[in-house]
Amino acid sequence: MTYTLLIGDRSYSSWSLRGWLPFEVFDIPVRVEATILYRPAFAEDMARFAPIVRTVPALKTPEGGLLRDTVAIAWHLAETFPDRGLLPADAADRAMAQSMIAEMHSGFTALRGACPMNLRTAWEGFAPSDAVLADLARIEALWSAALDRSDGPFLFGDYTLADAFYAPVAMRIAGYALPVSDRARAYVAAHLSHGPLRRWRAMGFAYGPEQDTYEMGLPRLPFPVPAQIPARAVETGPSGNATCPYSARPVTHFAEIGGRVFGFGNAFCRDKTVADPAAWPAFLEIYDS
Ligand SMILES: N[C@@H](CCC(=O)N[C@@H](CS)C(=O)NCC(=O)O)C(=O)O
Repeated sequence: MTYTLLIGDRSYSSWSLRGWLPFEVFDIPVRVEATILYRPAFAEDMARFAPIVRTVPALKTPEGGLLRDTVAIAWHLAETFPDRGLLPADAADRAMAQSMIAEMHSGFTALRGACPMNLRTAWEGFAPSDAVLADLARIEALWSAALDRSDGPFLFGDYTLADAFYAPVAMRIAGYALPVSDRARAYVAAHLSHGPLRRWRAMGFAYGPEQDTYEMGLPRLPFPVPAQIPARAVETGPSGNATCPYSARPVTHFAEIGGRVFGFGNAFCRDKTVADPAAWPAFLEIYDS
């Protein structure tokens, strides 16, 4: 038995991202079930997962427990895996991290409302309101208080649950080009190049539609991610590899990546790789060999 996590659209569901990151970063096995926001099936999928669930993410524990809020998930994982560094080891840092998580969970409504997380595109010319600027100032103050103590690259040096909670904020700063200090920008850049975040973002392109709700009516810009290896799906092989780098199954789907053709065991594995080839260690192993 392992954990089962129900998530919404990876491109848009900031709370799902917060729920999933700890599993990927701290190497905790989890089976992920994905549903799609704003569809009639969304409510049905949640009810099928557990009748009491009303939002994503939700988590079933191996012991039959159900956690249906990101803070509950975070505290459960920190308690269950005390030796993996989910929270800072230093007691004062830990108190700061817990307070920052709680403040993220209950606050920053202006920023969250005006700048919904959208990992598919960045926007040009977004004009933040005074309320959004006030949220940003408070976020900068919190980040600085932590970075003063740790000197980065993450809030408490190594990645902790506090970073998982602020990852979607970092993506909003990146996607809406929000005005922040150089130090905050460096912290945002640490998230943009963080392998788990890159993999989540890439999977967002491989499953689920573009959601009209998130259209800002502004010119679009490429999301400001690290340099990409050129990649595109192609109809046919042959590929240099006979088996999928992820599942070891025979290849059925193909992509041209960095000028060579590679094969994958299904469309999802091909598309998540095409979206950001360098994010996937298992793919890089065959790419570099
Ligand atoms: N407090 C919840 C919030 C979760 C939440 O609002 N999730 C959004 C998706 S990002 C959702 O499920 N919205 C659907 C709805 O409210 O009907 C948590 O921290 O887990």
